[in-house]
Amino acid sequence: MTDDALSNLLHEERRFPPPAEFAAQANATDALYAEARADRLAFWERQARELLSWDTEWTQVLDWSNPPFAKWFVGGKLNVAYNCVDRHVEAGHGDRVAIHWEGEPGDSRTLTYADMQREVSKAANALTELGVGHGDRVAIYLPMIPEAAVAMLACARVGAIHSVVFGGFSAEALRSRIEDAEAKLVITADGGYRRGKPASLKPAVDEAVAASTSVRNVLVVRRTEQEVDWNDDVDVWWHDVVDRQSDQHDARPHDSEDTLYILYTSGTTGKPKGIKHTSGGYLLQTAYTHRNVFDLKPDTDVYWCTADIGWVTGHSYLVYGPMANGATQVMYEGTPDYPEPGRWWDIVEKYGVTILYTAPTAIRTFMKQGDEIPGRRDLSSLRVLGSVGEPINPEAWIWYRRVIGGDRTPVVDTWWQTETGAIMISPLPGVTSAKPGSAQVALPGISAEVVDDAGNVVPDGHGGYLVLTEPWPSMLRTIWGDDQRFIDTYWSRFEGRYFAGDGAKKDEDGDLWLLGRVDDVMNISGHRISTTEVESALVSHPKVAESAVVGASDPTTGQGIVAFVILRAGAAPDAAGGSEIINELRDHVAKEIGPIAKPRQIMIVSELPKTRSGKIMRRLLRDVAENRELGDVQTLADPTVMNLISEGMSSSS
Ligand code: 6R9
Repeated sequence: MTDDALSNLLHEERRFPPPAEFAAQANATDALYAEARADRLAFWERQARELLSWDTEWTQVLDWSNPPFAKWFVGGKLNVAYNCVDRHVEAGHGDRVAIHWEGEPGDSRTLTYADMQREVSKAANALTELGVGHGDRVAIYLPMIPEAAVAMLACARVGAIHSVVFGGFSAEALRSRIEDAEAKLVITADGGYRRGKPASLKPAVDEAVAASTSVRNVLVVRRTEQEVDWNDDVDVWWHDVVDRQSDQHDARPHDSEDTLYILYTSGTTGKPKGIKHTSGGYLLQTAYTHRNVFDLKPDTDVYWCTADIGWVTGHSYLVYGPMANGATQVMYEGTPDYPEPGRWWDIVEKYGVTILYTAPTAIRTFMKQGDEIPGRRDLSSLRVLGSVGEPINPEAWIWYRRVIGGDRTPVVDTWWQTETGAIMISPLPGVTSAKPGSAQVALPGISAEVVDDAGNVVPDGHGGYLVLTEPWPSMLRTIWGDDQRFIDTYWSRFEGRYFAGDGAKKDEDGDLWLLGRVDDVMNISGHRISTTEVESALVSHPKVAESAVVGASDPTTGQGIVAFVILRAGAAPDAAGGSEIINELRDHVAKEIGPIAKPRQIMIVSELPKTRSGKIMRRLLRDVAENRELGDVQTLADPTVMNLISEGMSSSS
């Protein structure tokens, strides 16, 4: 972010205190901060007793004797699926709707907590029949259908470790994740609906598992009824195997520190990191934050998180947090603008959604479409709005509150990461006087700071790097199979503190403003993609010699991917300024990583700006991509390179 944009942000003077009626009924009060400050571990212990059901109590709240490897609720035992499903049925809430599912073509399904108990039990029995048990890895590659949540909970129930791979990822991305985790089973579907058409999933799985030595079976849900290739040795239909199982299943307790899941996220190198989360602490913090940040009232609220289950937000705030709290929620399969741009607002109206949790990129898209589209629907049921995934600019925040929230609802801007597992920095809707654009304060129980290069805490009114200074229950435990990378990536930059990779500023009140990544990770519509990942995809194309990728700011998606490419000798651009090869390369990246990684723009260049040590100066390329005057070029090995690039650009545009 430029300094100008930053100072504009920090001059944001508008304040939105919680309405008195809201504050009066809110789950969270000011007292939580004081309680957590007085004794952080006792605070978490109380939360763990109140929010979860344990089979065996822990003997120690936190074991931090071998940092940065934390253990929470040591010796405690619980079953995560029991906590998310069965106990609500036992408490007399079996008839409460767990999921109002809305398919993109307009079909719908309703699952109560009693239905969920039966479905999850059947799926758990099916996993056992397929030889999947405690500690085995299961890759889940599904569209947004109820079976996705059922499959995750069934894994949790038997103690298997799920690795959900976003359905928009390519066969190659799926393959490398299956291989890294040595998954035994893949759960997928024939396809799902996207933009009015059935999109296929099974062919990508076929390709991904073809050479796999670990995968024994592929369990396939029928959703679109499109033709699929079938391998009798491996493939089994969900309706054949799951439907005939008993709906009784004994949920046995697992250790608090047993692995619940792995979720891959982009790092600064090309190889995605398998973020490992465990059971007790993770479930606790997702439940705690979901209850307090969204003020969830399970008897009356209808909650809707629009994230895909392939992202961490879908894990923590579609499956684990809401279900641990016995929430009624909406799950939607498709795109926001199908069959027309008002689809989301129809859903809010149809189900009477009271809490909506979505991303700034969606909010900015709706803002561009204007006030009339949401204005034609009744959105008066909404009472809390949440934002996640990237910094939300004050204008989008204000629009969200005014047009979607009827100028009435609190807006919570929630900062967290795949690694943190749950929300870390956010206003509390009944307590905090909100500042548009700022995530404001660490939640009770969480300790965050902003430090300078040397690791010193900066005074109010200054910026630096965001660090987390104390371990927290839902923190990642390691990177799957790579403890050293875990230490190097998060715990080595600042001694004893977790380095989040985000820039942040503290304003004069000490409130936090998150400023985006400080590393080579881009944020495209709230999705993390590393520059290296896209670069490796590009150079894997036979016509590409070298490439450099930057994230350029984009009014809608936050950042857009801009790639600079040097072609191999003999692969001269065609007469149309290289448009053919550019399309070919964009498709190639989509095939290698997934359509979300498709560069917005590709520029064919003859040189790349490099330092003498050979490091590509992305900063200069970002200047070019954002049409800015070039910054300091002194460290360039060859100062004339930038002239070549700028000239090349004006001739090709
Ligand atoms: C939950 C999620 C994490 C990165 C994170 C930061 C950015 C997320 C934000 C935010 C500013 C917020 N981010 N929420 N930046 N304000 N409210 O998005 O996880 O996909 O791992 O991304 O997203 O840069 O470091 P993940």
